[in-house]
Amino acid sequence: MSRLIIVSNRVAPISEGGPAAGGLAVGVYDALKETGGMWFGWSGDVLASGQPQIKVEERGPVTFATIGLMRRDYDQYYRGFSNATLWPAFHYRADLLQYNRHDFEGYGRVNAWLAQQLVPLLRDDDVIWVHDYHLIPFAQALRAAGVKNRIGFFLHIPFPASQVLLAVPPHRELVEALCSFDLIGFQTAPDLRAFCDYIVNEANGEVDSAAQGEGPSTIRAFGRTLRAAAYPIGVYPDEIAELAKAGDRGKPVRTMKKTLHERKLVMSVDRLDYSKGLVERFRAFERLLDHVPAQRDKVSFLQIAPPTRADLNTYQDIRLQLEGESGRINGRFAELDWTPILYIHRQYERSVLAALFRTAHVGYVTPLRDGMNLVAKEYVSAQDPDNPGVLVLSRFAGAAQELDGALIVNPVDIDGMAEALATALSMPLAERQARYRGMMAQLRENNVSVWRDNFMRDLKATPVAKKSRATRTVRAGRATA
Ligand code: ADQ
Repeated sequence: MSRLIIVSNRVAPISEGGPAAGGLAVGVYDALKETGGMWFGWSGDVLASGQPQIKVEERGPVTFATIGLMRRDYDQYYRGFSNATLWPAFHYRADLLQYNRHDFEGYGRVNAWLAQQLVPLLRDDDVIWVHDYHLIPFAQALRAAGVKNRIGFFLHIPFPASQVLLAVPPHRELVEALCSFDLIGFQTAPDLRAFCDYIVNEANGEVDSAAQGEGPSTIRAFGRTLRAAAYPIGVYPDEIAELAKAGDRGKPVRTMKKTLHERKLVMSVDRLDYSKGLVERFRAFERLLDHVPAQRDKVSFLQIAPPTRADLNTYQDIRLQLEGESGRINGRFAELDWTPILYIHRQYERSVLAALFRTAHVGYVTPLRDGMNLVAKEYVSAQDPDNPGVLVLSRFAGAAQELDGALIVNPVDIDGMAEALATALSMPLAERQARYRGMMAQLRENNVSVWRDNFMRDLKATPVAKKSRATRTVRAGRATA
């Protein structure tokens, strides 16, 4: 069996029982254990001086190969082009996009350097699976180094509509680089459509669309033939349900229940990020208390949001804005024994989160844009089948393509979200159960093993890369930026 090589910006820290984080890390680590293989990426260290050295650790059938980044590389590749240009643009926030040519050069340079570090560790029959927007040029860099292996790519975040992507100055170089992969996976059909639209209308390429469920579409662009499809990432719903049930009697849940008295709980968990729609969400909770006075003192909203990328201005801004909003709303409505919004910055163990999800009457997941959103899937998985809560879900989360038992909202419609919260809080048991059962069946059918196996099946079935005649056409008719 050929080895699997996973490449991602960060290699998930692994403890005895497997990775601590959800979704991707768990699913990918499982696959690595089955086939044997390697996980390669940045260690998370930023070096002020010296020369980064690759560290290779064997743990059973899995090899972890990690390397630090020099400060300048971190600034340009990670903080700069990945998180100040690509992240906002791909989440439809062209207003927050910052672009700097030197950062883009750094992004390309670090991708090439990382690829060179990986090359000596590769064998001829390895299958390489690269993850996410930090590493769009990675296959191009491996190809330049002579690597002939099959290389797949999965984009965890949305692929934006062409008119938004055009706001990124080197959009064409990016999509050309993307076309060096053999198979590209997106979270949802709309992301795939956006990519195909760019290929046809901006890159002068061709798309042979496969019918739904018929495998990947064939793309011819920039002189290459490759394939692309949607592979919605999942979770392991039954494991989460077990964790949630076990944690139900644990201390954090008992404390939470004591704090709530008999009140209902609305709950959200996100990295603190402007794409997650937290400000709008806080305001919709305020609107509920405004418009439905009977809910005052009857419901609390728990928002868990650990800060990330705290060295970027846009992240400092959103943090300040949220602290202001939660203080203002609590100041307006709080009573001596009732705090409407509990806003917490901590990380929690998965088992604690799962148990808290089970306690919450409403899972309130309203990103402005999200590739998938695993929290929505984790919330549903954690519910008590006899007395499940209700998911309120943004139509702009990839998860909304699958979870049609949720109350689907538009996260900029504050009144609409407040109404959905009121509906969720008073939904009869029979309706909650019917919605829960439908969503749980979907989550079981498309769990994270299915996601990974479908991607790997299609990658292995992809004909090995060859040049196509389209090259000359595209290059000759090169579009202007
Ligand atoms: P994220 O933007 O990080 O992921 P999400 O899919 O919600 O968003 O995954 C976050 C994970 O971190 C979840 O498993 C959640 O339980 C966990 N988590 C969040 N806050 C936590 C806390 N305080 N303590 C402990 N755990 C916490 C990106 C894309 C998503 C896509 C995923 C996977 O932006 O759209 O769903 O990758 O492809």
